[in-house]
Amino acid sequence: LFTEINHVGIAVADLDAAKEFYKNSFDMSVVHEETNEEQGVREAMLAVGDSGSCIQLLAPLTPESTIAKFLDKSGPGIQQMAYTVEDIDAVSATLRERGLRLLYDEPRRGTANSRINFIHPKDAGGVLVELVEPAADASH
Ligand code: CMX
Repeated sequence: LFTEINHVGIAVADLDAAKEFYKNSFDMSVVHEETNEEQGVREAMLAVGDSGSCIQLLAPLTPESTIAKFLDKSGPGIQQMAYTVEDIDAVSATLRERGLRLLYDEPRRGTANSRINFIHPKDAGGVLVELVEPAADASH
């Protein structure tokens, strides 16, 4: 169903401070950064060496945003596990058939114009699972 791990998402309070920490501690640097108003996040994708694997730092844009709520409840840390899919509409249909709740009726816009949806963490063993169908011209 999934083709690879797209990224692991980590909630942080301050994006710039977190980028500094990852740079200074782990020599990891930003390969992509954007603000997604609809999702209420400032986000930065960081590469793990040349592996193609990434982590995503997620900082809240507003106090009411999903990441702000997560930080209030759980503190900074892993917020989501994202898998790449080739066809998010087909995968969503399969998951719904299997009884899993997706958060959105239709995919929304994610990082780098990808199409995204989420499996509710209560239906996925306590893990917020993001489905990512990358834009045709993107590596992530
Ligand atoms: N991982 C695991 N469990 C989570 C969770 C997470 N990230 N977020 C919430 N939960 C749990 C809560 O702890 C709660 O469990 P309990 O009932 O046992 O306490 C349960 O899920 C329901 O939580 P809730 O408070 O009712 O709902 P929230 O307001 O926290 O919303 C969710 C949860 C998943 C609907 C919300 O986080 C959401 O819409 N996520 C998808 C969008 C998103 O994460 N956007 C930011 C990233 C953007 C991007 O990646 O591009």
